[in-house]
Amino acid sequence: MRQAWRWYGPHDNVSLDDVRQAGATEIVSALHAIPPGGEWTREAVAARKRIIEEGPAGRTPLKWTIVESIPVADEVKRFGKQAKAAIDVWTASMEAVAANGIKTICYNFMPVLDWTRTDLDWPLPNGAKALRFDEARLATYDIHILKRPGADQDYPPEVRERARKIFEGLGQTEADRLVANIGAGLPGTTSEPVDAAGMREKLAQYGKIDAAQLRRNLIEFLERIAPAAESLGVRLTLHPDDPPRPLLGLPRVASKAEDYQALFDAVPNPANGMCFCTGSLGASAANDLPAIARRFAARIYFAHLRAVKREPDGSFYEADHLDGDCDMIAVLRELLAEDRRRDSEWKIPFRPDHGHVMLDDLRKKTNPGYSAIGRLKGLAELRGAIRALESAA
Ligand code: DNO
Repeated sequence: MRQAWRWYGPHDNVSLDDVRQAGATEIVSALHAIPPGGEWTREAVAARKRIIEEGPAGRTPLKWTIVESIPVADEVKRFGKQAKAAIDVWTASMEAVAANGIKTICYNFMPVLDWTRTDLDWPLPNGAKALRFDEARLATYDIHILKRPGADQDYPPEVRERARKIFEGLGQTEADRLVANIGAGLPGTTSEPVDAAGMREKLAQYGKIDAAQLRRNLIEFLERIAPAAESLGVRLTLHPDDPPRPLLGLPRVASKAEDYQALFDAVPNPANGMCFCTGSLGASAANDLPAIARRFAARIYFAHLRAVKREPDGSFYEADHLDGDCDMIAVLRELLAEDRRRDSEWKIPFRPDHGHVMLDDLRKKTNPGYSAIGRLKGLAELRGAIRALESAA
């Protein structure tokens, strides 16, 4: 398996030398300054590639091999009047990426909100900080701040009760933080930042779109982009929903094995693939991760490896990479079995996904989930596990 690292570009406070020292050799990046719906040019991609690949003489080489993400505009997810034009722009961006020799592209199809957390500095017993998704804090936002009609029916009584208590004790600063954590998006997000009013407007635009319709829209998108990807030699990797269930009444259609099966059945083109994100899929107890890895092995073109610890009400926090609720060793065994079947160009790239804020990073400002040391620790643990499994195979 190929060891990769997400790097946000020249403004990332984790440097390319940090990446080299962590031992990753491939870079996952995107032109984050271009908003969803904007077109990427060959020149802009080439400029980023030079920064990544033309390091100082004698330095360990790094290669930009994966784009995460070319954002899919909401217009496409809703399949509004401008959807076809927006897909043409997306395809042009894909062509610009492919022209620069980058052949793996990650994207998601979550309406309105990309990955979502309610707490970005959740203290762990060892003094480090983790990301957390608290169902009752989401309900606080949804029922009491957003005041979404019908929201309370989406939560069981005990979550509603906890949300009511949280709201009663919520000061303005804390309320603003919750709105920002949920609506402003996290690093690498593919959604546009929204305040509560903006969120209401966005939700209204999805009023008539249920899961079946959203799936049809995704299939229509794939039917258009997969042949183009295939002819460019590009592999597309759809990132799972995070968390893998409807949020704020919005449907989600990349949450479980059956969702992916429906997409592979509808668009069997080999360019149509999956980003196997153990953290996202692992937030649902119903997802058997080793079984999903085995079932879709041949379609897994990129892996995000991290682990969550789930709580009964749907809340979860990000645990150490090998110590969440998923059996990471069993997952690695499946991925390595697939990896052995592949020739070198298409070995599975993975990145240590997210990490705790720990040690010296506690004194720095870090991108939520993307501090250096927490990810370095995750990569080191995963690399050790992979070595051990490889030598035992
Ligand atoms: C979060 C990431 C997501 C992911 C997108 C893929 O850490 O996994 O932002 O990049 O959903 O398009």
